[in-house]
Amino acid sequence: MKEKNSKINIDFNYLQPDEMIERAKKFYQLVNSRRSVRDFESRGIPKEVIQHCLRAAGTAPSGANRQPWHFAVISNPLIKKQIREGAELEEQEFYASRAPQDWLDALAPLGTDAKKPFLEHAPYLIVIFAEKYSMDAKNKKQKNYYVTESVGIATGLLITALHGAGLATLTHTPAPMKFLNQILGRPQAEKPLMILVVGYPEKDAKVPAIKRKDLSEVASFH
Ligand code: IYR
Repeated sequence: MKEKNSKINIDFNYLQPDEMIERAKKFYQLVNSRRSVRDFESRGIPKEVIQHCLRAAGTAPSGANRQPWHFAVISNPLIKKQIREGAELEEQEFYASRAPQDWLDALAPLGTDAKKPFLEHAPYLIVIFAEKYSMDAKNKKQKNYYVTESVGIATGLLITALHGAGLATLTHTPAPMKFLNQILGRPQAEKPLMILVVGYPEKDAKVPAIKRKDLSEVASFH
């Protein structure tokens, strides 16, 4: 059945320019303090924080409003162990033979390798799945649109929400990732896009000394 085209008013907050500039600057300062970390404390996090952040992620715009995402949230140590084992198997292959030299050279400044202890140490892993298809009310396959874009936006919101809540994240992408469908019992129509590792950074956690591009390098005004 086709959904009715019914429209409602939005509750838009019109701000004065000064206030807008102040808010935009503050938000930039907040997100600019985010760094991907690889060393996590095992200290737990209230589940409610994760739930609110996932709700925030679910507000992302999506193609035809299909909301083609699924977030599998893992805190069970046995499942985390399985995920670590699966990821490390793939990563060993990647670092030993699958990755071409130019890719390994590009990764060298990050100091990454096939060992992924954070997959067990961090209190939460969120595996983000993209749904190529959804099932409609009659259990009929329904194609989704702009799936990667939509799930990418939702993931950005999730990372930002978690950072705003005072948590650190790491986007981890072992490749291939199909082992995650098996461990988590997710359908084949769902493609794992990444694992978001969530927790507090270890007290002495170090991050690579990388720089963000200047605005002039990433934007042009026409
Ligand atoms: N998936 C590997 C390799 C890796 C690839 C990129 I591109 C990175 O920015 C970081 C790592 C790993 O997680 O180690």
